[in-house]
Amino acid sequence: MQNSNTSEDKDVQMSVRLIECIDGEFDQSELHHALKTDGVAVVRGLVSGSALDGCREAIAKHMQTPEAAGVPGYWKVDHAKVIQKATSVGGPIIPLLVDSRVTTAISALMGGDCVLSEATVKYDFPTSYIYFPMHRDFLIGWKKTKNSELVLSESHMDSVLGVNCIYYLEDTVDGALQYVKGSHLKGPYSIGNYTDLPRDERKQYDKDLAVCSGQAGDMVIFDSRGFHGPAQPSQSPRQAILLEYYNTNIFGHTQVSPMPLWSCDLKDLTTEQLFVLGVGAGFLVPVHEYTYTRFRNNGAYKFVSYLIENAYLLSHVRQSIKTLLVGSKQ
Ligand SMILES: O=C(O)CCC(=O)C(=O)O
Ligand SMILES: [Fe+2]
Repeated sequence: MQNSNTSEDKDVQMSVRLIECIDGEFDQSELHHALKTDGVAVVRGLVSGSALDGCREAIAKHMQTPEAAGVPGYWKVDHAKVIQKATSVGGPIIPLLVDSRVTTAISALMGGDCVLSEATVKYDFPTSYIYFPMHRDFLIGWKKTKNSELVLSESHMDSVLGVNCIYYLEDTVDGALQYVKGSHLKGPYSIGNYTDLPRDERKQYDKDLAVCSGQAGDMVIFDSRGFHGPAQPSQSPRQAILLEYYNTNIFGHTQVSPMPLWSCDLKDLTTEQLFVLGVGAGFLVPVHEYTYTRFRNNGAYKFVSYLIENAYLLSHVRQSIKTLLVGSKQ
């Protein structure tokens, strides 16, 4: 166990590098080294105390019911989870998205500036099946949309294209992120899904599969070229914030899709933080085509739309009858 914590720590299994955050600081060079060689590390206690409580409260409030007709809430795109854009929750979440301790490390790894490309709050529910299999986020031929100008080639795979972070909002063992250590540097990069790998190759990768269990407030950080995914099937629910940062040397100052931001949340941010947050950035997918709007393809969408459309019908009819009987001047 390569563990900077000398005490026996059952929370972080296998050989994922565990980096302690003490008094708000952690060893940047240790993180850099772990991300370069393994492609993954866990920073313990990056968010704690009232900051963590504040995030959990804000998120819990936002994730109780579905978003509908202006009432804030979660989004739904499949049975096994509920989601929301992290910037829509906003407030205490924003400092996490532009935490300079993390973004400085990511930029150093990328050899250029990073920009937050996606930020999602996600509650996963237990399932008896794997609904989110292991994968690489990037592979040769990758393009975000059919008409994308940027299509990733073999030479792109030599760069750190994206770095992802997972903040655990509660202690997470079941359903924790799994990562094949070193797979960010190991091609072929033509296969994105772990299960599509030839059996022998997969057996080799399996040997380096690490489970990134953690505590509430820990952050898993990984190079998204490597194979990763939540340990599934999982018997436990999981609450986490998923962040993805793009390398602007490759993608430009570009996000996956525009992020909604509350005006009050922009105060106190530095120019660098506004840049990372994507203020003024371009985007790859228009808001209406974003993958998390796919509820519109569900049979329930028309019905729900109908219910909302007619939610005030009764009061309208009452008002209309009254007007008919006593005139509109009453
Ligand atoms: O939900 C997870 O654990 C994995 C998310 C993921 O694949 C990613 O952040 O790229
Ligand atoms: Fe991924």
